[in-house]
Amino acid sequence: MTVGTLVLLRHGESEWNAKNLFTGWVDVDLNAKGEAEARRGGELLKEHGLLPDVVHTSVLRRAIRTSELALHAADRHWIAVRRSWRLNERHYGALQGKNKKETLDAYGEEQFMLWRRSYDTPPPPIEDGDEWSQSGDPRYATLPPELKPRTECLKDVVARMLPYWYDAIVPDLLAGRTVLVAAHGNSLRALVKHLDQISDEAIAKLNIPTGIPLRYDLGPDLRPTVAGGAYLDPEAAKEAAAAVANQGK
Ligand code: DG2
Repeated sequence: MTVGTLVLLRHGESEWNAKNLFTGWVDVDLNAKGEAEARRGGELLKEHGLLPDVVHTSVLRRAIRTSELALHAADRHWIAVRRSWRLNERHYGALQGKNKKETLDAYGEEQFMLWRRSYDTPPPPIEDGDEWSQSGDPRYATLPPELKPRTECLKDVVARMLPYWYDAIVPDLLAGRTVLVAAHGNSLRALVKHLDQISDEAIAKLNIPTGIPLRYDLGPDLRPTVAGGAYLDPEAAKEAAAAVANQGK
């Protein structure tokens, strides 16, 4: 039995994805390719008759704009919207604004992959005065200091994302709504890790492609009826996930 349908959508390619820069909480926009990916994501929703009743996004422009472009393409631009910092990308600490290839060359593959994909090793924290710090950003002004990250590992993202999952997204699912979550590579990896109960080691190998909707039907225990869900364009998803895995190389 299915109690709810969840659709995960990583934003389309951003200006910094294209430049191969660590982005994290830096609020960069989509580029033209990313806008087209977002529209295509919406067309896929429409073609599959997978029409969201509500959308949850991060508070970052690339996820917000992706949701708007996709929902417009699916003729669902009018549905209810909720946003939370808890769906933000992983805070990439002092790596924010740094080039991935240069970082790999400077620190070596082991350290690079530890920062990028290990479950519990965060990059060094960002300084408040850093050009790419969010310390003065008004959208986080009311966050208690202990919740405001200066860096995060995936484990930290799971911990700050789960309260939003249970408090905001699960009630929508249990009310029978089809729920779209438009977010980021690592905040979606955190959610998929939880849903599919992926081990701390195995999650390192999971990469989420930009702009391709991933459908999960959830049973009464809020676990997927099919492990891993189903991408609406599985071939494109496979290719694009491999490209994410190879970033920096
Ligand atoms: C990317 C993910 O986040 O990078 O912060 O650089 O999904 O918001 O573009 P997104 C970033 P990787 O962890 O895949 O290097």
